[in-house]
Formats: sequence, C-alpha cells, structure tokens
Amino acid sequence: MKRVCKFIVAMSAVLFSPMIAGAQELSLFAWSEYVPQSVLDGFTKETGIKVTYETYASNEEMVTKLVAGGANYDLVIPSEYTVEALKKQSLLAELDHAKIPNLKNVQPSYMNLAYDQGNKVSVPWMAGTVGIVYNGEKIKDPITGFKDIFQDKYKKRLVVLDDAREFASWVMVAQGIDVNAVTKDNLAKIRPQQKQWMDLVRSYDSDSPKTALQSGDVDIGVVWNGEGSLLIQDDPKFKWVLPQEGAHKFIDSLCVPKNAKNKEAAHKFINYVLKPEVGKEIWEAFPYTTVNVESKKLLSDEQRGNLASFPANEDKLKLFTDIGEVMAEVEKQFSDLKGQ
Ligand code: N2P
Repeated sequence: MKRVCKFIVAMSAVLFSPMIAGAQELSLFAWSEYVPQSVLDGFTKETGIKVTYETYASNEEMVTKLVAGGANYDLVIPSEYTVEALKKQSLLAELDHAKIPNLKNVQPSYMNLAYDQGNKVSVPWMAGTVGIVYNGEKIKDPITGFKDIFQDKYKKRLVVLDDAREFASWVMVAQGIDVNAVTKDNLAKIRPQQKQWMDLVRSYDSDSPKTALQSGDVDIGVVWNGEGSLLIQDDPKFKWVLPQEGAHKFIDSLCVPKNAKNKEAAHKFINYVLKPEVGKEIWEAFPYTTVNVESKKLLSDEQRGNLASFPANEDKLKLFTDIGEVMAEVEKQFSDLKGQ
C-alpha cells in the first residue's frame, strides 16, 4: 500500500508540475514604455506569477507577430481600432468579468464602446491622444496645429511617431477629411502633402520620441501625450498643444489572445492593474489619460492639471475605427514616402 501511495504522489508530481509551472507565468506583449517594472514586480510578489514583457511600437507590429504564431502571448494591449479588427477575426478570448471585480473602477465613458460592446474581449488600460510638443526657447512663432509645424523653416527639426495610420490621419485632418475615411482615393489625395511633410521630418520614433527633444536634436515633436506630459512636467520650456485640426484619441485595452496558455493569470493581472493604487503607480511612470476613476482621485491637483495627460477639451478628438484591408495601403504609402 505504502509503495502504491508513493507511486501516486510521484506520478502526480510528474503529471501536474507542468500545469502548476504554467500557472505561474504570464507573457505580456505590450507597447514599450507603458508598463512599469515596479508593477510587474508587485504583481509577482502578490501572486507568485512571473511576467515576461515583450514590447512593440505599433498596433500593426503587434498584430503581425500575434498572427504569425511562433510566440505565445497571454496579454496584449491593442488600441481601439485594433481591438475591433482582432475581435472580427475571432483572435481574442472572451473575458470572465467575475474574475475582474476591479472593473468597477473604470470610468463608464471608457466602457461599452462600439469597438467592443459589453467589453467582452477588452478592458481599458490607458487612454490618450497624439499631439504636438515643442521647445518654447527655440520656437517663438505661435503653434496651434499641424499646419504651423510642418513648414520649411522647421525642416529636420521634427521628430514624429513612426506610425503609418497616425501620420496619414494628421494630413487627413489638415485637409478636412475624417480620420476614418481611409480609402484609396483619400490616400491619393493626401499623398502630395504627406510627402512634403515627411520630407521635413528628422526622425521617426514611437518608443521614446521625448529623447530627441530632451537632447536638443529636434525642437518639435508629434508624439503620444504621455511623452509630452513627461516633457512639460520636467521642463517648463516644453509646451504641449492639441492640434486645432483634430487628433486621435486612443483607448488601449488589455486583451487575452484566444490561444493564450495562461488565461487565469491574465485575468489576475487585469484585476491587479485596476487597483486604485496600482493605476496611480502606472500613471506616475507613464502619464497618459488614466481610465481609472479611483486612481485619478489619488493624483495631486497638480498631476490632474497636466493638460497633456488630461485634455481640457475633447471636442476634436476621435477614436480610430478598423479600416480593414486598406491599412496595407496606408503602410505602403508611409514606407514608400520614407524611402524617397
Ligand atoms: C506607449 C505608447 C502609447 C500607446 N509608449 C499609443 N497607443
């Protein structure tokens, strides 16, 4: 009998250890400079689950790797239009809201949006905008929008996001075209001006565009608001402007790919980052627009007053929608014009 028992114990160890080991890991695939290491450490400390964090610099890069298979991810953080695309292709797992009680902390205006009614597959992580930041010691003329910065006099003094859809949208709003009316015709319409503007650009950087501004390599940037927020917070010579023509308002959400191996751990992570104090920790490292009502309450008046993080007027901000196959044309136009 004793021997039988020992055998059962030994066999269970062999059979179940991979499952236990599996439950102790989480593979996060997210934008760079978006998830603080301290948050990953805090999560591991609380749950025993180790997190690996691989980064990407655009939605399109993430989708390409996700679809290619190869690696297996438990969590990704796509923007609204990419949640829509992934959902359409059935690439995302349904979330179990019962396992995410902290979902109650998300501001209702970020929930139940057209790209994912009922938040079946996505939970907002962070929102934000794309805007203009400039060095006020070097740029003396008034800056109110894209038309002011894409001028010959600023040639090679600009850093912009390395993002095909974003860049196209700036030219579109400048021409009064809706950011979601992306068609072959409209791409042809914006092409000459897109080329003019791209010829003025010194560098493309979606990971850390603030670096070129801090080092003085460039004087103007078209960047994510979290980058702008850090700049204006650290040095008053930097000024932030939401382009008067309009701008993208993004909502980046936590999603679990359908083929994720550690769905349980992914739910635990989503619930963890929605804790009020964790949301504050995330905001302090990467000051985008927090979607967490309770975290926002924990910020100081000065932090809440940062206009790059929390725009005063959202009238001209727009979410992107999935544009389907024409996205390939947007990317082609961007890379063609870069190469010219
Ligand atoms: C973080 C990038 C912001 C995400 N570095 C833009 N959707």
